Amino acid sequence: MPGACSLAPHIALREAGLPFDLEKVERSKKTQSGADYLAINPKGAVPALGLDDGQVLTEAAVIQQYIADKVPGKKLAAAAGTTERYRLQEWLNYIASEIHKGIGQLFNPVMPDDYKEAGKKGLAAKQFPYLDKALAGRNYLLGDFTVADGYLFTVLNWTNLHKIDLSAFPNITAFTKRVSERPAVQDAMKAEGLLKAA
Ligand SMILES: N[C@@H](CCC(=O)N[C@@H](CS)C(=O)NCC(=O)O)C(=O)O
Repeated sequence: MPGACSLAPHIALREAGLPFDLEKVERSKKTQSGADYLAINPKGAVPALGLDDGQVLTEAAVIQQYIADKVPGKKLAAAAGTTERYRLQEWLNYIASEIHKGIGQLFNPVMPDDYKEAGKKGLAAKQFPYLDKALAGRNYLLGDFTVADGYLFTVLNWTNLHKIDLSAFPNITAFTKRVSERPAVQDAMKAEGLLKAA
């Protein structure tokens, strides 16, 4: 689903340099090849990753770690069992539960406007100041690029659609620009029709 949270594992696949096929999911829950998406992921949400053995993996934070672990040399995630890996998981869980769902809920067409405004105020008062401080003096959340950065970039990208002004958070805006300029991110966004192909 172009621009949805599925962009994060899509970026991870390109950063990893792994071969993959993209399959678009329509709002009707049919895939572009006519399959019933609910039969693929009964939760109905993207992303879902079909594995070579026929299994389907869901949940963005988990799929991204699966992809990262396929190519340890790319260091998209620290090795399992290390403290650094738990730090990565700490970020992935925070992004999933606070930022992804915090901004994602604003897409709900039946959510009342005052509820949306309260959600935006909460992000601006609590989560964005925290993120801006965490990014001070570093290029990426954990120093070097990991899947958490692709995930955070993907969900922060939605602030544009919801007219959420991030100009008071210079480290966040520098981060999103930095991530957006990575070749894998550019390629993923072009493939999803979010950027014009050169
Ligand atoms: N818990 C899931 C949530 C994924 C999610 O929220 N996907 C959204 C797009 S960003 C979606 O497909 N929404 C449509 C639906 O749930 O029917 C995850 O973290 O991967």
